[in-house]
Amino acid sequence: MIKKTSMIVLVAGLAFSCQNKDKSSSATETKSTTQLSTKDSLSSCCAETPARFATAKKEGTKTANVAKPGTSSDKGMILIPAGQFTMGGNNEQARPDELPRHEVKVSSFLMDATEVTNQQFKEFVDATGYITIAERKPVWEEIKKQLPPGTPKPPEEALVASSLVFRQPANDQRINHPTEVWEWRQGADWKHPQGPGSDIKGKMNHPVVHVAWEDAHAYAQWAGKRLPTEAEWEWAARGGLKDNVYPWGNEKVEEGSLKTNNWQGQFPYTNTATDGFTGSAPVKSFAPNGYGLYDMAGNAWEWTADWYRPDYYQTLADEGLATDPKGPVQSYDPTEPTVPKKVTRGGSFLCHDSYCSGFRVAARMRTSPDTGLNHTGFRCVKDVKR
Ligand SMILES: [Ca+2]
Ligand SMILES: [Ca+2]
Repeated sequence: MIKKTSMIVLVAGLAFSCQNKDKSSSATETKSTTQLSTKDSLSSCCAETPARFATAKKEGTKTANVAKPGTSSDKGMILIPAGQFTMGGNNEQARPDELPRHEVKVSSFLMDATEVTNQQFKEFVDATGYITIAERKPVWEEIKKQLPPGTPKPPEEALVASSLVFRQPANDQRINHPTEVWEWRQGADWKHPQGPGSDIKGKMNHPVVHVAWEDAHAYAQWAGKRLPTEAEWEWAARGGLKDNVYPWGNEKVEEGSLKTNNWQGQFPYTNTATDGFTGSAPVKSFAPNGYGLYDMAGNAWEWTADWYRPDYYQTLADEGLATDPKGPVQSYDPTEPTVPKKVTRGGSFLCHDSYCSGFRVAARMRTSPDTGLNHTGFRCVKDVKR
């Protein structure tokens, strides 16, 4: 296993602490952005995971073979109707970057009913020989472009293929920052979710994880599909309901019947798993939403196509009705200004209602596109022929 400390040294220049957040806001950013980052100081940390090396390319990069037009299958996809809705946070848990609520119009599209599974991702890898980012050795020349000038090169043993794995702390261990529960683990990848010694035997119908955004994008291209925009994702997650907090409606996650694979107990110390799963669950283990989509809440976070900015909703609101918005042109995360981030949605088996409540339909998280995590996967969408 890679020494955690050496990787932390490597990312230290990138991982700004919550305490430094306000200082990190660029003077060139708009006032609204600065206000957002200030108000968001604690809650956004709840959705933070450490970035890796931003958009660094890795050795051994192998481009996926893109499926020829006409070979794409609609099997397992649901037709999501066109419509208009109010996008953004619906309850008191809404974080500043989920506001202001604003009107969005979305065209009809097809969406995978489930997260992409290990079986589906294996078919892609078997067909193309694709190697995920977590399986490639990082290239220092690329990494240092994203770090403050003069950052020393880390030891060679730190530059190894790895991915982020959640590390449950001991009950008496004080956690000062959410990033402390994540560990870069050598040998962790989609076939080895917990690192060496782990595997996906018997889990072929679980969501594939440890896929970076670039891996998900490559899969989508091969499948003749694409990643959903944030607006498409949220519209679909609402399942035909209006102003709902969750895909199933407004009943609290812990009330009534089991609704999703999330975290029960005291995060991050005790996972009582009353939903039956400490980690990922087979897709379709819980009831679908009104459109027939499974696990839009929980199980694995899902990559979207959009770059992250905390003030993007304000930009859209200022412009009036937004039609098929595709995210900001450039990413900006006040907590890590040098690191581009893509938005992920839906929460995971690590989300607790009191912690990040990421399974709310409006909740947003951001991650650098070259970072894989053991709670993050994706699903695809496809345009409808008109
Ligand atoms: Ca669970
Ligand atoms: Ca999910």
